[in-house]
Amino acid sequence: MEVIYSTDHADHFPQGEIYEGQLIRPFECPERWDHIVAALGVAGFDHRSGPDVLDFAAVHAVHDANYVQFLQNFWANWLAAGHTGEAIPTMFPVRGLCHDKIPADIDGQLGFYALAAETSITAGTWSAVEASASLAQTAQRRVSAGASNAFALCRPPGHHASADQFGGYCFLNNAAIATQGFLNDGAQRVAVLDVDFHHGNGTQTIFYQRPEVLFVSLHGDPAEAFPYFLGYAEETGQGPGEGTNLNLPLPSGTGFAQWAAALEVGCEAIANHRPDALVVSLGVDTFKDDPISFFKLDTPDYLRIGQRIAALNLPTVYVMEGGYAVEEIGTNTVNVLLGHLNS
Ligand code: Q9C
Ligand code: ZN
Repeated sequence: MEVIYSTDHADHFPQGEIYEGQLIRPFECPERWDHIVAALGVAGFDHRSGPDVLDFAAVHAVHDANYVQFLQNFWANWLAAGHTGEAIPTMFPVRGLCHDKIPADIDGQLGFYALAAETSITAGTWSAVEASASLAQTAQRRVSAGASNAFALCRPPGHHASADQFGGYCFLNNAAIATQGFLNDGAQRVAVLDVDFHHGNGTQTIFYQRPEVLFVSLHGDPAEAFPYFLGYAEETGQGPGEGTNLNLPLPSGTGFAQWAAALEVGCEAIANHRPDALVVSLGVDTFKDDPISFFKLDTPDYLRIGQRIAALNLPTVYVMEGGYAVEEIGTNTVNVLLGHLNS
């Protein structure tokens, strides 16, 4: 399995995350990447490449052009406004205080394009975001060109990013860009399987009305877990996309037996969709010791996840999402890939 990766991820290293009333060192940190690369080395994943230059065709097909421009130009505009610290949104278009007009002021824009306040924008954020998206696109193109599978070691992650919102540590939706890339390169139907602990709200909304893309997500029940306002089982798609969204919310304390039963339901739906390609939003924050999540998966379980996904027998791109138990993130991630290869 080819690994697509880039050291540019390190350009995004926010110093602060608002968490439980304090500004803490963010859970989504550069060392996550180091641990994954180390584990890939130990496991012998020696076929590693840098990304090709990002082609914005697939990006603009899933993201709002003004939003992309906002991200691209944000730091220059932030500095021009006289701000020097990293940017943390504090006000949002919410119930009763909501308009489609984009504020002229950069602070207003920051809130307009944000869905949560834990995700800071820094000087190097765009560089890392662009690189991260290019990894997903490069992996997709390798698979469209005939490879059986590929792993895009994306950082920052992407699945919370909607067409025009960042948050949940995400800016561009890497999995959606890969999915759109498959369609652009000739796939009739694509499935996205999101196994990150959190619901992939961004991916869901991007494809909610699109019948050719099936979105399946296993995640912590939004009644109890971020992103709180999306991810319920009753969300099944809309208009022409009705029936192509499958949410499998699971309660606090879910262990592998219960989680694997939901994966089975998800995999059967994927098989029924008859996709030409599969994109896996691979988060390993389902791990028992993850500091911000409440599932109880253990390291060997990740081998079985990869085995089950491989049994779908589809051209597959794995896109890295979350996972915050930093010491174990490498082993857990690599176990999914090893399970896939040794199925
Ligand atoms: N009390 C990803 O895994 N913080 N993003 C939640 C809940 C945000 C996770 C705090 C978690 C975002 C890609
Ligand atoms: Zn997550």
